[in-house]
Amino acid sequence: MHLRCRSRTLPLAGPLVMGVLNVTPDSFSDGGQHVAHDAALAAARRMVAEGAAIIDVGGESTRPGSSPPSVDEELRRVLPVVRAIAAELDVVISVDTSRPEVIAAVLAAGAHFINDVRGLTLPGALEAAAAGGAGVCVMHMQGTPATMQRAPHYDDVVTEVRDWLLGRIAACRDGGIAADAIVVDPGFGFGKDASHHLAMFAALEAFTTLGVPLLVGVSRKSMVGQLTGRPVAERTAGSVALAAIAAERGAAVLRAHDVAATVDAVRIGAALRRGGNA
Ligand code: 8Y7
Repeated sequence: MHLRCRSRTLPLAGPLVMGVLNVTPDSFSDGGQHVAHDAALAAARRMVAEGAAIIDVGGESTRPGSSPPSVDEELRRVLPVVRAIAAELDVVISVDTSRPEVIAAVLAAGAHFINDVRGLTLPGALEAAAAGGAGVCVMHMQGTPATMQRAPHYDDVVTEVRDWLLGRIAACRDGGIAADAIVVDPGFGFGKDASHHLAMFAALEAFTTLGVPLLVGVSRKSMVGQLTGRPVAERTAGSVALAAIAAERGAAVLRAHDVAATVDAVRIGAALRRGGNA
């Protein structure tokens, strides 16, 4: 098993860690553009040294209640960081975006992978990713970031999310994206409440039988807050615990802020999955 991302091929013998690199103005405080760029590159270097196989660069905050920046603003945030990482680091560069203009531009700048919380549903997004030969992650979201946490509703969250992901896999294949370039994600925190999170996590194996690898992103999220009662700054231990269990249940990629700890956690989860034959 492997994951193809343009010129790169990632082995899927054990779970991979995707390190989160936010380049939104709120993520690197008030230091200005140059400082933000240097800080982002330093964070990327550190995550690679800690064992991240993929760096996920994001210029759109998709926090609950947020609204998207302009395309120009998103590009201004993301492109210099993609170029700098491509020039210096031997790592798969993912960009967290939904817009076809951004997808085309970041692939031209050296990115390998498109991580789309809207599952490549914006007009032209799937085509742009296919044209660039990118690896893709299609994630499920109910609603939009502005409204998704108001009153999420499902009759059966696992079946509905699973069926939607199957439909997106088919759309990607029809659009010319190779099967070994597709990853799916049920989208923890995106239009789900505490009971939905627990139901999806309990049934995580159901998302590993879609014919493509499963990505799980729970790092520092509300699910961890709901289970531990802790604020965002104190959610590392809970996030790492969930990462180990997700790996034990068959997740192939873990999206995480705390890369070093998550790398250890997924090694343990993967070894237990194999029956202890580490
Ligand atoms: C996820 C994600 C975010 C996730 C994938 C946060 C961009 C919110 N979460 N992408 N992005 N899966 N594939 O709290 O769960 O990190 S942003």
